Amino acid sequence: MHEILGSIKGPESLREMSDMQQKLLARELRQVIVDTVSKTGGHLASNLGVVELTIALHTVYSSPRDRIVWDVGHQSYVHKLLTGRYKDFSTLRQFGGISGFPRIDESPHDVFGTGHSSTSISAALGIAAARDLKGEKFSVVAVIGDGAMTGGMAFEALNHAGHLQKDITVVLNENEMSIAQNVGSLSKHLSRIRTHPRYFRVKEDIEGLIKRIPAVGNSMAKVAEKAKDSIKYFLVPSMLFEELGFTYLGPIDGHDLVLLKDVLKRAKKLKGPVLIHVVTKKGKGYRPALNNPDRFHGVGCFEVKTGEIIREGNGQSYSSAFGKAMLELAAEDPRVVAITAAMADGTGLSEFANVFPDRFYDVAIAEQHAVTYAAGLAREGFKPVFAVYSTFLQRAYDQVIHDVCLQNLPVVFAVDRAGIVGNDGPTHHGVFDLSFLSHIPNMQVLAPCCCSEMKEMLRYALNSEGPVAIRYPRGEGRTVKGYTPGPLVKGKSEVVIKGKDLCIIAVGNMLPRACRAAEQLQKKGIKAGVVNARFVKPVDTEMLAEILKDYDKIAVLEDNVIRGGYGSYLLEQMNSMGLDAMDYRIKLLGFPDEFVTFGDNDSLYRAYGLDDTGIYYSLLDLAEGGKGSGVSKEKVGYASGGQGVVSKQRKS
Ligand SMILES: Cc1ncc(C[n+]2csc(CCOP(=O)(O)OP(=O)(O)O)c2C)c(N)n1
Repeated sequence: MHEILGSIKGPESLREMSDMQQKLLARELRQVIVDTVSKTGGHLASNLGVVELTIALHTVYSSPRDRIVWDVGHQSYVHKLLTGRYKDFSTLRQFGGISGFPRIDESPHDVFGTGHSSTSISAALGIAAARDLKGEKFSVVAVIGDGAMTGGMAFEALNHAGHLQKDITVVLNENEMSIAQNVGSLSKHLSRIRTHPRYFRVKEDIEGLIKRIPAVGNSMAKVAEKAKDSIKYFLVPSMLFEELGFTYLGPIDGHDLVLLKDVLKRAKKLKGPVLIHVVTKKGKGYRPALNNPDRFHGVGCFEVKTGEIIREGNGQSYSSAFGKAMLELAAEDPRVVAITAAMADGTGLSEFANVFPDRFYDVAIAEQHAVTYAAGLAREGFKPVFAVYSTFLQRAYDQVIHDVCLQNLPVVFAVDRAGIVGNDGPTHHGVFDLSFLSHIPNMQVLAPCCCSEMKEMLRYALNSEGPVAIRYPRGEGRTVKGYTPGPLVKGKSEVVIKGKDLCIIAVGNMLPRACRAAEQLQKKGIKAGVVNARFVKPVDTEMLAEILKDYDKIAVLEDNVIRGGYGSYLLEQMNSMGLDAMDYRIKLLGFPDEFVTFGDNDSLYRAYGLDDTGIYYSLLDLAEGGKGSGVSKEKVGYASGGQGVVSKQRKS
């Protein structure tokens, strides 16, 4: 069906193609990407924008000998299609299929694993330094978007690269967008370059101009210097990158294949760090994405013909419930301010930005800065809420400790996408937050079981004296049948179902699963109690003491890694209460000490024995005192270590 793409053996095939063939290939690539992503979901607009750039890179550089590092990696679909993954491309982001991000275990062409932003220049520089230490010869290229360039790490790397003067090329792909419109003064700087009258004049004759860069002769340094200058004075009105020690080339039309290849070839010959500023259109070649690039940045399934997005589920998502709650609470209290790190829409803050533009801050992809910025606001009496995906908050671990918790400042962390997030996979799962937040002094950690409880938690957090993190998952916040959470009291859990044979303590999102399991067990005559943990920290020690008095079989259910999670805290607590875990049978159900792969959430929960069936059999096994439920771990598909079992039966 895709004649040219189907015939490509690897990137080397590109070098045998005419410019015209490559243009036809670009069209095929766009077709495959649109068709596939319409069925699998994924990052559409960004990939459509880098089709010509990726073809040019793989024509000029010999991957995997030359190293191409993709920043974030969400735009690596074209790269994947050109490097041997066309046949399997329909499995994109599916359980057991091709990852939506570069993975070093997937292909030798995926030089460096990514998913989080702003790492490419650091990685590329490290690779270049290693190359020189080993005395090897190959080129190293980092491809980074103008959104990712707003991250502090990118600047740290530019600073270091300018100092080291290693031979690397940074391709800065400017499309004026992060997920939404890019923000910040860097963005303005790039825009000034792009809209400078000189650019338009030069653009018309750019091919000729680039050709004036001398080919590399014997006195490399001199030539490079000359080239630098000729570009400097002809092309750009502003010299930010030059001052950082880079040779700046651009701006270049990122959809002009011939020009791109020409510039890349010439840049390859220059000594020292080179930055090529490429201008592209996000969503190029597919009108719905071109017209609405933020909607089609990361998208679910959609109708190719109309671009209509196929929605799954009608319930309210935690993110939108959070957004609504913020509107209400901010209307009540003018000290409430909201912060996002380039994720206004994803975290549910878009409406807040419209209603309270003066109390809304998009700091760009800068989670570390966001946290300390929030700390500054809190220090002056405001009530900052930083809405951030669990996985991206990992970036700001030190800022959470050093700037917020150590000073006990009342910053609220609305930790979205906690737990597993499905098809984006291990770079995006939020399975570590309970572990990395709960052990910080002064921090309170809460997990709602439904949207209405989340709103109460937010109200509680905004009235707290110190830092509070509320962590909730991606997607719908389903209510638990027959249970309406009662008023929230600091450090108090709540009994949802009274039982006698075993007790399940569920954290947040896992509560509905715990209740369904209890219902199933009831059919077997097993009366399971269920507790909504609510506070992961401070832990309800009184409730724990009650549970330990009333039950000798206890299960903890959490969508976090077991290590350092709520269950492990329970064991610690028992220890400090002088209780012997050997007197109880305790099952910790959560994720094991391994990275959870990508795929739909149902498959992932099943793989780790955390789907309804898996949980039911685990609990049955627990209830039956280890005599065995007749279902082996393997049968219900537990991953090794997916759950921890502590101790045998009670002695008495
Ligand atoms: C540390 C971190 N924060 C947030 C994100 C979420 N995110 C993924 S892509 C993206 C925008 C990237 O913009 P840009 O680099 O310009 O790439 P484009 O999609 O525009 O090509 C963001 C904010 C992330 N991947 N990593």
